[in-house]
Amino acid sequence: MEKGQTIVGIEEGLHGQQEETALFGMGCYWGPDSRFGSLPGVLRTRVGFAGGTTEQPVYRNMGDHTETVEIVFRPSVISYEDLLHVFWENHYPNRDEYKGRQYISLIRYFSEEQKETIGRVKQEMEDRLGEPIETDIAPFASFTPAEEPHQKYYLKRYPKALEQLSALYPEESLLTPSAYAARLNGVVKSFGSKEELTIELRTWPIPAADQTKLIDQLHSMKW
Ligand code: MHO
Repeated sequence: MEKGQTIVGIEEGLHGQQEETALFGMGCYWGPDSRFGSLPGVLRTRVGFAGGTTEQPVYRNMGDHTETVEIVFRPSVISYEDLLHVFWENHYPNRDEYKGRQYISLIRYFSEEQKETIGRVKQEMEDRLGEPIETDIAPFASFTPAEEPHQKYYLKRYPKALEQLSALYPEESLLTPSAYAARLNGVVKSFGSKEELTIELRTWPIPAADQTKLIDQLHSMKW
């Protein structure tokens, strides 16, 4: 677990198991936050800025950085290769630059193993696409989280739901790194359904009573 991301509360049991991180840029980061957050095996997501040199980037002043989503996942449930497929199957990687590097297709990798997997999947996708893929690929150097209103952006369109969530996640520092909030942020964009989430919640390594709390909240949620 990274410093400053201590997770306590109802999801504590989800953590301390084997984790891996992925970092992707594929256009405006709000959508990928919802898409990847909806996937079983994804533990948490954050949106932010990567790939550039500008110090202390923020949304209105990101300089040469790119909008990206950081995905922490459990590789025993979903593989890096699976995530790469979701990445390349859901955006066109060879768009002309628009607003500089803000929306380019980008991957930053965290290990030689990830680098090797990227090479293999990229070849496969190029064969399918029929042209070379221009995704900007390099080793990870830095990631700066975006400001709070950008995290779980689509879920935040539902203030009533957020109010109910605050019963189980009393502070923003619990909500942004929450797997439950990541799934709900997917559900509101129709990535994943309430039914699928109900089934998945029963597999979470947290006490059954806490699973029930989350399931009850999901089904009684007023949007
Ligand atoms: N066209 C979008 C981009 C937002 S995204 C975080 C908007 O401003 O509504 O780049």
